[in-house]
Amino acid sequence: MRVSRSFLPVLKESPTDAQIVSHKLMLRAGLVRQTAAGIYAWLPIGFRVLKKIEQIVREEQDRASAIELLMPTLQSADLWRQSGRYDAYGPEMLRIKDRHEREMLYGPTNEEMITSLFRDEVKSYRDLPRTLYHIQWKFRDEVRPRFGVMRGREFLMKDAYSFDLDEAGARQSYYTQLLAYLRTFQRMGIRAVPMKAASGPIGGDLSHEFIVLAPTGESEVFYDASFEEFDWHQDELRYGDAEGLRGLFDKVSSTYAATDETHDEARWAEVPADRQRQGRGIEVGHIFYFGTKYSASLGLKVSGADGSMVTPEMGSYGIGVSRLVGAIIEASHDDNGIIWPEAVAPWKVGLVTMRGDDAASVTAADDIYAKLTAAGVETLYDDRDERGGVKLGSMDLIGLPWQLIIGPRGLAAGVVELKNRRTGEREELSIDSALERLTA
Ligand code: 5CA
Repeated sequence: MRVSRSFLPVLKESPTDAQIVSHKLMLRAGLVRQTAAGIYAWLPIGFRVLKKIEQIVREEQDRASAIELLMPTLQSADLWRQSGRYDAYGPEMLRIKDRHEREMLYGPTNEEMITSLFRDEVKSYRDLPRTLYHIQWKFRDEVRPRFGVMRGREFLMKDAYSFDLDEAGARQSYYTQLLAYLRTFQRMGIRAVPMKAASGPIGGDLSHEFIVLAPTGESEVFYDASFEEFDWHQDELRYGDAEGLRGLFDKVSSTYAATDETHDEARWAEVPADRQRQGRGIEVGHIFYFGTKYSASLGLKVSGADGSMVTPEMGSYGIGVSRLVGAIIEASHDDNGIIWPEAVAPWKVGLVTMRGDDAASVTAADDIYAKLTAAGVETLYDDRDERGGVKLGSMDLIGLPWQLIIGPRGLAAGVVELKNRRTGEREELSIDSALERLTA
């Protein structure tokens, strides 16, 4: 992408209407713009990051054998009356009437809809277990939308729903999502610690929140440092391995992690002092096992192997896809701007000419840009005739993992500069070796 032909509005001044660093940086680097309270337009950079995050979530859900579909944002009120949640949900639900005075709502979540879809199509135990998911916009009319996309009113969520014949099966589905979540967040370059949670309005008795440590987080959290060391992608653990998954759950449950709601001072005191991690955290995911709460109220039944009718056991599993954009920035930035983990970076490389009016620099940079693009390396090319310092400043702000800097003096000596955004290390290399490094 050439900056000269893109839509990348960068702010010089720090916006005064943003209280936390991720929100400030998202506005300054031009990721989002607020269009109404708690509602955001995703500009090109923000949109690219959102899609990257969404794709990692999708790949890990697919690996865990969850099946993707897409349900609408608008739902009928009748569906929610059947589960009893239409009144219970309260003013957070955005209620709408269509031209025929039919009561509708903008979905804050989809338990009712997925249960009714499943109920209408599935009749036999042979079609279970299944976990279905979608990645769709939600609306919750939060009393105090704040911190930008972190607590928005309209936000993008991945929500998965599992259907099993019995509790043992439902627990396996729950453990499967638990592992999928640990892998998903690790791939994004962040550590999200699973913490036992109260299940709130979704209902149910088994629930975990996934929390990323950040000073501006909404809850106080306590956890054992082991959570920073586990590698959830280790290949000995396979989906479908019931024993292994139970072992994972036992490991997660026996390694201390709690929010202020579930904190237990006695157990905390048993964690060696040098392994205690305490701070504030942002909830990026939440999983629930709630049994037959929705299947029973919406009349979902399937015939069992012995001919009896079985009410499936369900769970639901949410990830805040748009919230993650903010949460990753909270966890990964410095005074100069965002530092994207490579897996979610909007582009891998920022190519900058220090002198946009120097013909040799422009020729070299155009050529490098063509080669990187041909090699499939996502590159943002700042080809504007702007001062070099200004361009480098906005590259730091935007936070791509690598900057490739072309200056007339270096070029005359046959070198370009490669800067690592995270470490700040700069290296002079020939164009060929720089290309080799970036395409490796
Ligand atoms: N039905 C369940 C699971 S599918 C559910 O709705 N869970 S939830 O309420 O915990 O939401 C799932 C995730 O969405 C949360 O962990 C959080 O990361 C994200 N989320 C919730 N509310 C907001 C909001 N107002 N703004 C941005 N993200 C949100």
